[in-house]
Amino acid sequence: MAENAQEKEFNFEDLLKKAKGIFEQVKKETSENLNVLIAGKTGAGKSTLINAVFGSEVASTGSGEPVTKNIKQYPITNDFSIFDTKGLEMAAFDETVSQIRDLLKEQKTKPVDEQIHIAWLCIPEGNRRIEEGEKELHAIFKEFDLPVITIITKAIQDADEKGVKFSDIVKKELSINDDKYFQRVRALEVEDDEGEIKKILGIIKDNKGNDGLIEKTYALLPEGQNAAFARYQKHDNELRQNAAKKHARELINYYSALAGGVAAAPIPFSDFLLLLPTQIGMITHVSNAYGLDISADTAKKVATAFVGVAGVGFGIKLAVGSLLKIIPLSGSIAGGAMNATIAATTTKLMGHAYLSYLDDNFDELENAISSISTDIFKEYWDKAKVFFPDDAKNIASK
Ligand SMILES: Nc1nc2c(ncn2[C@@H]2O[C@H](COP(=O)(O)OP(=O)(O)OP(=O)(O)O)[C@@H](O)[C@H]2O)c(=O)[nH]1
Ligand SMILES: [Mg+2]
Repeated sequence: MAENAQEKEFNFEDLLKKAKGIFEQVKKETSENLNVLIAGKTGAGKSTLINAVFGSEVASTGSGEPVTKNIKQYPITNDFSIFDTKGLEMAAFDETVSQIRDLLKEQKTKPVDEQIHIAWLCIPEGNRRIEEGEKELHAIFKEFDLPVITIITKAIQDADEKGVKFSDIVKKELSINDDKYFQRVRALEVEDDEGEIKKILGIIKDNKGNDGLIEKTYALLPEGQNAAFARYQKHDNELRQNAAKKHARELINYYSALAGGVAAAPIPFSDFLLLLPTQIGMITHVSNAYGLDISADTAKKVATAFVGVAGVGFGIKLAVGSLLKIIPLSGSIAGGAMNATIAATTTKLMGHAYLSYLDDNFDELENAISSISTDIFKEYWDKAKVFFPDDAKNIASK
């Protein structure tokens, strides 16, 4: 066992570089880019709606990049874009419709991440009629299997003096027979002539307390994209937290399987650091699911806290200096070997310990991350073991 008695040193920079590579690869594989297309006449309230859902910073993203003459792409972050269309009016209508058709056709040949994932078709309530352009666009979205939510914007009064509802007219004209594809919204709080305040409507809930645009959009988006949407919408904190948790759980399974692959041929416990790039990739990605970018320093802190807790069970200790050093503990079983199951289980429990720490501190994540320590990690690691008793058994004897 001479080899295992030796200390091993690793350069943290190298580790981080590998971790980043793994994270980027998995991010691609789990497709978390989000592209929302918003269409409707000039003045329909598209920009106002976008601001209401995604927050005011979206408005200040400049003038966007023209994709075609009548379609502009507004990159909000590196993984979230809004495509805004112009010219659904009579004159430019044919042109815009064919540009949208060409765009969707071209996108079909691209990776999922680069495609448009959902369309919001905005029809203003004011003049109580639906135009040819709007109908044709709706048909095109259907033709390309693009989930579309038809949105009546600037909602103020659904029924006219005869009791005919504009929402019924639109649903009938577009053959929408499920409300999950339809929403009336008022994106601005307005005051009517009587001085009565009309509150924002239909973004989170409608006036009967049913799901609004945000829940419906989340439900229609594919996995991965819906996680990004939940992160970027600004209204529904509960959705943001639940979606982050759900997505993080999936990511943890994914990375645990990767870690299992690293130890497919058993590795000595003292080679524990071979797993760390995968685990740091996971920590980075889970942080990302919670809307956080973590720095190299933070990654180091979390990784160190983790090995400080889990490593002891494997008879190893981590010394942190300019280099990370694995030190076998004397009288331990550091000569043992880590197989795929132990590697996957350790990674899973690490992920869940980190996830529940973030979940408990959802309202002050930045703080929570910068103050993570071995003691805190120990507490959450122990909790994770109680929560996953079968997994805990896998590593208990180690
Ligand atoms: N009362 C009321 N006014 C709204 C609502 N949404 C938008 N508006 C107003 O309608 C006008 C046009 O809204 P925008 O959001 O700029 O419309 P747009 O569809 O982005 O227009 P273009 O960018 O020109 O295509 C603005 O004056 C908004 O303040 C709403 O829900 N209620
Ligand atoms: Mg606009």
